[in-house]
Amino acid sequence: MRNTKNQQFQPLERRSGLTPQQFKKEHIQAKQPVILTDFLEGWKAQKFWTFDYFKEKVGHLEVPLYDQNYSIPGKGYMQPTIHKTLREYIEMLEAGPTDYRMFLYNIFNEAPELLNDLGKPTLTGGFLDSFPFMFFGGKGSEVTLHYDIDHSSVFLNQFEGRKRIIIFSPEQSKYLYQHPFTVKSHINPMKPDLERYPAFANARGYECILEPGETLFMPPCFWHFVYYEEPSFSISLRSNPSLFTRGIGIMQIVKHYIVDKGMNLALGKHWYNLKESIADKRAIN
Ligand SMILES: O=C(O)CCC(=O)C(=O)O
Ligand SMILES: [Fe+2]
Repeated sequence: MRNTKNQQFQPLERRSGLTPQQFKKEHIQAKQPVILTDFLEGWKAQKFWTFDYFKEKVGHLEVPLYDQNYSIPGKGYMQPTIHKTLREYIEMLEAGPTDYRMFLYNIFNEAPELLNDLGKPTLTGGFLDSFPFMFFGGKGSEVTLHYDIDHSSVFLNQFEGRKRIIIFSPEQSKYLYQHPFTVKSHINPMKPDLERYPAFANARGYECILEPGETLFMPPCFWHFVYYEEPSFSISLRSNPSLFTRGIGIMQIVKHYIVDKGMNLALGKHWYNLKESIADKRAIN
């Protein structure tokens, strides 16, 4: 594991057999991330969901694909780059490394029959909510360090391939150079540029390799960086415990999305540079 000499990243704990009470107390209330190795037990999805199954069942669906321009200021910022059928896209992933990723796509709107493959999460009772999103990516793909804008808890379920995930609690934000009006940081925790981002040396987080069949639980506002060790896909299920935090989440989405996208259109690279310099001032060295 990387950087263990100075303990920058601790291995994330794996647990199974938790009761709902234990999970609530030790993970939700304690805001403690964990890998659950039996969250998906008994779900059809755990048994059947592979690239081949998706090619056969829903390969005809047209899906939006994004490349690195999604995070780069300019014309492609936060825009899908191309559309392909899911079958073509999966074949691309299997053929070799590609920058194209598919994310924040609610496949269940188009193929509600897939919902039958999901089980009832016994651990969380009624806690789990809607908005399942799928994430597909090729070997070597990276997801920029960010936290989820809607302030929900995330259950990231891995079905095919392995991912390296590095996470930080919200308390670490002061070392992460968050870009204002976004939920992103441009630090790559696997090879940080410490001359550019010196305060990052103080950040402490967790690292894991998420394996097929496993679920990463992250409490609200946890930062995450994802590196695809292999072509892989997962779905995230989200929950938002109260109407109040849901309200805050929606306000955040509106604020971040409108301000950031509008300013990017107006100023392009200058907007990015301005955000970098505000992020520098905010970081604690
Ligand atoms: O695994 C990925 O590609 C990204 C996952 C993610 O950002 C999330 O579940 O919120
Ligand atoms: Fe995320």
